[in-house]
Order: sequence, then structure tokens, then C-alpha cells
Amino acid sequence: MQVGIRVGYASLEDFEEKVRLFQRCGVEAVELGHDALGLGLPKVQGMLHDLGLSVSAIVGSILLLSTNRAEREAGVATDLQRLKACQEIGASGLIEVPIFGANPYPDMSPIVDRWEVERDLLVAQCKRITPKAEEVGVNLLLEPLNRYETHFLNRVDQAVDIIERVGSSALKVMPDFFHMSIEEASIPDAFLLGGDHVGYVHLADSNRKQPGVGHTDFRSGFTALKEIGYDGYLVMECGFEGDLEESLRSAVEFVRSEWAAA
Ligand code: LER
Ligand code: MN
Repeated sequence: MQVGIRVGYASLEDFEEKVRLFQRCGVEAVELGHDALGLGLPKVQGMLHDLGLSVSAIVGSILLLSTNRAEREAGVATDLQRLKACQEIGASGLIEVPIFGANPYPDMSPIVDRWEVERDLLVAQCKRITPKAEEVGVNLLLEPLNRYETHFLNRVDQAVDIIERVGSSALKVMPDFFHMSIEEASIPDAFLLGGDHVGYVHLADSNRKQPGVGHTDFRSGFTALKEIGYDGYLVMECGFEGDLEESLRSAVEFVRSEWAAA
């Protein structure tokens, strides 16, 4: 298990200052979003490498279910390029949120309903990307989000349904404890259901602050992750209460001790 972090960066100087702080706090990996990629991948990866930090994953196009065909095509092209970039920098996965917000597709019942349109489109899009993911040994990660952020993939079982329809070992689900605490009946049961399909995990407490300051039971979730043989990244994606260095240091300690006790 490796502890990672995802935050935003205003500039290259800001990035450098923050990743130095992450390293001092015991973080082992950094996840890169659009803002970090915008700073220049070779530069940011070089800085991380010099500090002994790895890149856990990078963000994908987030365009796979756009209603605009040109954007969907661009989404696939971006993901194919970024999978190659993941391979080059040693990142384990490429993160895709299929769609944010409300369903933009029309209801074509009785031929096909709005959910089926999106599901079949996502399956088709994933089938265009996963051969490359398999070839480069990088996972394409589907992240379910809570209902206030998307109408579409909210739970692990829904992502598993997509994964089974696509039928690629390089397509994985990426559960996020914050979204799970809203959508799943039981966080441990959702991990057990996900099983081998779980490829990456985001951490945030019930209040979307650092693990340890809310009421989420991380230990039972970690026990389930151990039970399914998960030993990958646990990446904090959350706000930090108080002084960043102090709160991050105690969050890393908390995650490690909950993992050890699980
Ligand atoms: C959004 O709420 C989220 O959890 C991010 O990981 C999306 O990439
Ligand atoms: Mn997340």
C-alpha cells in the first residue's frame, strides 16, 4: 500500500513547494489533475522523481460521454495519449469520470432509455481505449461519484456492471470513500463486491476533510480491501483542516495506523 495525495496547484512554484511538503509528511505518490498536467508533465514528473515521489495516476479527458461527437472523439484520443504518458512516467492508472451533472440525453423509450444510452455509449468508448491500456500495462479507472455530482455512476456495483460488459482486465473501478459514504449501503460490502475490479482508491472523511477528522470508519473499509487482496494506492483527495503540514502529517499517520490495524 502506498499513500498518495491529490490537490490543486496554482503554478510550478506552488507545485514545487507543495510536493516538498508532501515528501516531508511521508506521502509517497502524487496524483496529477488537469492543473498539474497544464504545468508540463516532464517538469512536474522530474521534480517528483528528484524527491523520490511517484505519480499514482493522472486524470483522463472527462469527455467520454459528451453529447458532442467531436468531443467524444477528442476524449478517446486524449485518453490514448495519456495512457502512453502514464506508461512513460510509471503511473498506475488513468482516471475517468464518465459524466458530471444531469443526464443530457433524451429518453428514447421504448427503444432505449436515457440510462441505457449512456451505459452503451460508455461501454463502446471503453472498448476503444482498453486495448491500449492492456498494451501499456496501465489501468483505465472508472470513478463513481455521489448523486450531487453525477446522475450516472454512483456506486461500485454500477461500475462493475460496465467493467463486465467491456470485458477487459485493464478496466477497473476507483472507489472514493467520500462518495461511498453517501451512496453505498456498506463501504466494506462495496469493496468486497468490487473484488479484483478495484484498481485505485480515493480517501476523504465524511466531511471531505482529511481522514481521521470525520465519522467514516476507515478501518472496516481497509479490512475489506485487504480481504480482496488490494495493496495499491490510497490517495487523499480532500480539504485539510488547519495548518497543511501538521494536518497532512497526522492524516498520513492515521491512514497508516488504520491500515496496519485492519
Ligand atoms: C470528484 O468529486 C472526485 O471525487 C474526483 O476524484 C473526480 O476526479
Ligand atoms: Mn475522488
